[in-house]
Amino acid sequence: MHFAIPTLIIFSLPVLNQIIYVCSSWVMMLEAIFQPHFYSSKFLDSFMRIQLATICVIIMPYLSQCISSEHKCCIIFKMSYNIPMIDFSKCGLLVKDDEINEQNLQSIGDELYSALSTAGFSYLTGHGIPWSKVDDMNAIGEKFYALPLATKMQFVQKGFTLTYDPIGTSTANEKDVDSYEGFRTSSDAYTNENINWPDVPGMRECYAEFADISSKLLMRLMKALGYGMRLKDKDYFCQAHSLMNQKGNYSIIKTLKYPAVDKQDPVSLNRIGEHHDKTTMTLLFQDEMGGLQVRDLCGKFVDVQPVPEAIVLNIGGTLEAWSGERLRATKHRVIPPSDPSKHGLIRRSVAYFGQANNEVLMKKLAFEDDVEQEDDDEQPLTVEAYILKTLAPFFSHVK
Ligand SMILES: O=C(O)CCC(=O)C(=O)O
Ligand SMILES: [Fe+2]
Repeated sequence: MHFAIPTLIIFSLPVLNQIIYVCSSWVMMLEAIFQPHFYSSKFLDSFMRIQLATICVIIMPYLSQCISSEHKCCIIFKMSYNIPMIDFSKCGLLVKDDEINEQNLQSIGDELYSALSTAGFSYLTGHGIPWSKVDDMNAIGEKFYALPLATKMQFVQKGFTLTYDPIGTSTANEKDVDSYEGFRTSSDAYTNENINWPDVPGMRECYAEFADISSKLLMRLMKALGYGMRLKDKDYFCQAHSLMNQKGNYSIIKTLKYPAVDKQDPVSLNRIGEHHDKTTMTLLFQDEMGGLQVRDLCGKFVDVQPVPEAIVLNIGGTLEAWSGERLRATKHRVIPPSDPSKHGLIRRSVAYFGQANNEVLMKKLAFEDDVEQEDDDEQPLTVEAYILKTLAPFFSHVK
């Protein structure tokens, strides 16, 4: 709210100006009338000024109606939209489970809830995931991307288990073609011994380890969020995510490699189209290239500047819907960096899309101060039914 006072001052100035304008015009008019010789040009001048002011007063409410309440709220409160930075070190992975106290969970949870219910995004420092693990993922990913196309094409498949996305075949919003090469895996890829991984030594272990540490961090975040949202059962979100990277849960890891920008090819200018994520919570590990942008409340894109070793955290559609839209699945995209000298460079990112277990029912949440839990009129969907419904259009083109 610190920016509300200067904003109100800025917005009250035109109104003050208008009042002074009208008063001085009336003085001018009276002067013109009561001078010994009627001063016609001054009279006309002041008459015009009063008319102009009257028109302004008439059209102002009309103009105000044309601006949506979201935009007004944005004009008044969100002049300085920014992505909050949260220091998670008191609940991060370097702290043992039994050393985390309720007070820290509550204070960090409050920060998380505040960020994820407004911006829908936040930076996370002090998380405890060594950045060398992100470098390992990018390095192993690179070994896979360096394989002949025909070999990689054997991994193009419908579903979540283990999938290669060749350049120009994904669309994050069903409209624009994205220009990245990606490889995604889900639980079966680590737990089912019969799944064939690409012939890249250490790839399976690297992905499995990254899935493991990401899910541990996500669990801590879910716990803090339970405190921040003042859920009746603070462990509710954690229990709902208990099977991450195991059978019965569709949490996904994806590595993305965006090729250098080719100005002749419009597809390469759209690194990833505007979309919101679909699962509950995303941990995004971006490199220093830049280009990630989120849409703010005014509908304007704002840069999510890379912050060294900070994770970008955001909410997906499953948790937005489940939380009764208290948490926001903010739209975002990736464009080439604004600095043209970086256009010749590749961008890499690793994303962990955390998801609740398939069988969890997306029931209305129960809060600390709820008197009694009302019965839902509608039968809640399971997480699996919700995600399959949401993702169906994205797989319709896959044979
Ligand atoms: O590569 C990035 O930075 C963003 C990727 C993303 O938004 C996604 O895969 O959903
Ligand atoms: Fe995304």
